[in-house]
Amino acid sequence: MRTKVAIIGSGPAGLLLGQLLTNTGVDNVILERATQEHVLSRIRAGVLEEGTTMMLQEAGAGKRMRAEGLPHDGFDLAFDGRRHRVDLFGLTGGKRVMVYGQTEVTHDLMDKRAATGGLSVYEAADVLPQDFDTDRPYVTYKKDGKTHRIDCDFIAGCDGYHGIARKSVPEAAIETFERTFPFGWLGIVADVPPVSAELIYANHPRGFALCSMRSHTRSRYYVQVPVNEKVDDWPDERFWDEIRRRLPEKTAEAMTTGPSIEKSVAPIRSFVAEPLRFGRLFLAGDAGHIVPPTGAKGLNLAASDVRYLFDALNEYYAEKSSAGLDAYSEKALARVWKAERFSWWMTNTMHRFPDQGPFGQKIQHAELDYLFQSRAALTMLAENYVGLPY
Ligand code: FAS
Ligand code: PHB
Repeated sequence: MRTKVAIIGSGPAGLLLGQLLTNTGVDNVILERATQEHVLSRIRAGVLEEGTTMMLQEAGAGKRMRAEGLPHDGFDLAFDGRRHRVDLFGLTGGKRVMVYGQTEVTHDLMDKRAATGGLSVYEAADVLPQDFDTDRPYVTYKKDGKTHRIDCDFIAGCDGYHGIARKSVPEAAIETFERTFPFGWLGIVADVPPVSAELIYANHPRGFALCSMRSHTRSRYYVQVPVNEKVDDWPDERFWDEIRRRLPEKTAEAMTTGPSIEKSVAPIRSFVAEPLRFGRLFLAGDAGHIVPPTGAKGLNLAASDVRYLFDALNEYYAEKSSAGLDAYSEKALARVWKAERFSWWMTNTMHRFPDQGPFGQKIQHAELDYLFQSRAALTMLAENYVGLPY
């Protein structure tokens, strides 16, 4: 079989790239090792930057997001028993974010791909990108007991942090930068109304907490937990008690609790691989970088990588120019590192660290205090949260 672009991974990065290519007539195939149901069962991100929402619309998969998504003009930071609002709209000259779950984004992109005849192979085992250092790359995979080969012009590694694409690159050709945080996030989803109309990020002596949502009737909550925490040690009652202890009193009293419909622990890490291009193989999304979810950047960085990669591939096929492809890695990494910085800053400012000590807590408190005394400081936070320009 032959295609122009072989895409590994049917997450947001792979699906968005695939749809944009299909819409411009560039043939592509997505190879996904999991089932479609498994991909859709993962509960992950919830906040979309305007750049991401615009790309979903450009891909023709933005209708339900426009109808059901929740535009947000601000969020609260809670500390010292009080909530302080960050006026995103006012501080950024009218920008906002869209609260719309990654599961829904994935669903909408899968539906669009099916409607426009894009080929996705699910349960593709042992996917392996090959000869990407030549101008005749190909990918092999196993399915239904047979080995298949797809010859292509380019391979897009959109297969996430644990994928095969980055691991297929010779060690000498890639450099990685990593910081693992000494805690995790225990997250739940519950069909209860959110405690607040906007998100609340809480810095508390017991640890970080986040109140988010998926709709007016479905809430998404997180508490910071020790690294390697077991979900089984957290019955719902314990979760509800803990998150309410980390919120200002009035907010805790107003919280509606109920049975969790999903509960999981996510590790918190920063990770970047450089470069993001190896001959005819390109890494996009979590395959190339990971951010702590504190800044709501993970999914949005996948979208900006896809913006740059799609524009470069489109230029290659439409204008026979490789300029965009040659510039992809440097351009994508410039935005990735700024998001890494912001996510690292938000994580350091909002979480309790085992080795923080009294001095560290004083510095953290001064950081938060300064934010709400300086328009310049709060504008830094706001312009990064809504997303830096592409
Ligand atoms: P993904 O990991 O979403 O998709 C990669 C796909 O490739 C998967 O479907 C996988 O099955 C497939 N794959 C892997 N190896 C393969 C192989 N060898 N062959 C074929 N297919 C293969 N971001 C936020 O902004 N906010 C959050 O709250 C948030 N929470 C998160 C919680 C968790 C547990 C995780 C892991 C991530 C979270 N993220 C969050 C980040 C997340 O949203 C990612 O940024 C987003 O999924 C990136 O999308 P992709 O790059 O498409 O990678
Ligand atoms: C979420 O709703 O899952 C969410 C929102 C904001 C974050 C992280 C996660 O920073």
